[in-house]
Parts: sequence; C-alpha cells; structure tokens
Amino acid sequence: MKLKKRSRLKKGHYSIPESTEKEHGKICKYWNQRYNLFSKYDQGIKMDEEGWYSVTPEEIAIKQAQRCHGKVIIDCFSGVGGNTIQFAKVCSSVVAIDIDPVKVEYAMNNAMVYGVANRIDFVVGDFIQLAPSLKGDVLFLSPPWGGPMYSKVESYKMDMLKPRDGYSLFKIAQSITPNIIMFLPRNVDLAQVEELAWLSSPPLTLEIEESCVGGRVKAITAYFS
Ligand code: MGP
Ligand code: SAH
Repeated sequence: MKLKKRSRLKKGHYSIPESTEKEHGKICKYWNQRYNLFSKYDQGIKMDEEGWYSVTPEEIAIKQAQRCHGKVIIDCFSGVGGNTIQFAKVCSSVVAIDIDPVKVEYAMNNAMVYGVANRIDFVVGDFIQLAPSLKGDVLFLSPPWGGPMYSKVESYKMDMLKPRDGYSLFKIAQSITPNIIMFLPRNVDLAQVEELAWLSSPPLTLEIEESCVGGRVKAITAYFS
C-alpha cells in the first residue's frame, strides 16, 4: 500500500515521510511546496493538517517581519510558527498565541529548528479571552479562513473569518494597539478591508500588499497604523 502511494508521486518529487503519509491526499499540494513554507523543512520541521494549508510561506513571512523591526509583536494566531519564527529574528520580543496545544508544541519545535525558540513567549490560549491582558506595539492577525475552500467564493467576506468575523477581530485588536497587520485571502473584498480603517476614529492609515511567492500572489497583507 505504502509502495503504491509512493509510486504515484510525480517524477522528481521525494516520497512523503511515514508520519505525513496518512495525510498525503489532503496535503500533497502543500508538501510539494514544503521548502517555500520552511526552507529548513528537512531539519525536523513538524506540521499537522491545518498547519500545512495555513502556514505563511517563508518568503512572505520574512517580508511581513521586516515591517516590525525592533517592535514588541503579538502573533495572535501563531499556528506552527511560520510568522512567529521570522518575527523572532527581527523583533525585540514576540508573544505567540494559539488555541491548539499541538500547534504550540510544533511551533516551539520549529522555532528550535531555526534557533530562535528562546526569543519567543509561547502561549496556549484563546486570543479573544487573552486580549484584555495583552500589551504590544504590533498585533499580527492570521486567523483561520475556514479551510482551503476559501478560494471557491468569488469575493471573500469579512464575516467568513474565524473564530469571529473580521470586524469583531479587528475591534478586539484595536483595543490593544492601532498597529495591526492582517493576513487575508487573495479574494478578500478589498472594500471591506478599507472599511476597517475608516470605521476607526480618527481613521487609520492602510497599506494593502499582495503577498507573493516566486511572483505568484498567495494572499493579501493589510498594514493598519
Ligand atoms: P492556498 O490557496 O490553499 O494554496 O493557500 P495555493 O498554493 O495558493 O493554492 P493554488 O491551488 O491556488 O495554487 C495559499 C496560502 O494562503 C497558504 O500558503 C497560506 O499561507 C494561506 N492560507 C490558506 N488558508 C486556508 C489559510 C487559513 O485558513 N488561515 C491563514 N492564516 N492562512 C491561510
Ligand atoms: N500564521 C500561522 C498560521 C495561522 S493558522 C503560521 O504561519 O503558521 C490559524 C491558527 O489560528 C490555527 O493554528 C488555529 O489553531 C488558531 N486559532 C483558532 N482559533 C483561535 C483562537 N481563538 N485563539 C488563538 N488561536 C486560534
């Protein structure tokens, strides 16, 4: 059975390791891009299914982190650590929060692979509940988009974000700092993103960036300040 699965892999692709093989069907597309996700993938990176389809590719995470140089950053939905690791390289301090203990365990492991684990405070918890106790210069929001099917709608609406709609998440974030970065689907309704800036008083400045890997747009990053 294992041999059969392996033989179906396209020429030039390595076989998927034992631990990930059972998830092969769902994550194959992402596994093929593994070095774009983590350049040090082969040095012991750990992923789960949601991690595979949600992690921010390294090229994008590096660019996002460069905007936060020297700041205290809170990565509110840190997943397996794609962003957290790059923040840890350039920020003065990093708090990484995820509600799923397995994600936090994997993020810690992955941060160790990159040699930055000692620069990060890892928290297992619900961002919504923790928000009143959080303090930082910049908040990074990379919430669940509702799975890989996000791209099937023509225009992705703010109320499709999890665990709350985009307006609620943004309002909670604003109670901590006006410096907010949101990582959003490439098919997001940009008028709704602009609305977030205008709903604030005074309105926030907003810069929208297409986040690319190898020149291909993967998502949108919105920088509010
Ligand atoms: P994708 O559209 O599933 O992959 O996700 P790809 O390779 O662009 O698919 P293709 O078939 O169009 O070629 C693109 C990127 O979006 C992923 O690499 C993640 O960084 C990000 N992403 C995807 N999802 C489903 C989520 C999510 O739920 N939350 C977050 N924060 N990021 C996501
Ligand atoms: N940027 C991350 C991917 C984030 S995916 C990376 O590069 O690896 C979104 C994450 O939000 C998931 O890991 C999920 O477990 C987490 N999550 C969902 N609800 C949450 C909540 N209420 N509080 C904190 N984390 C949450």
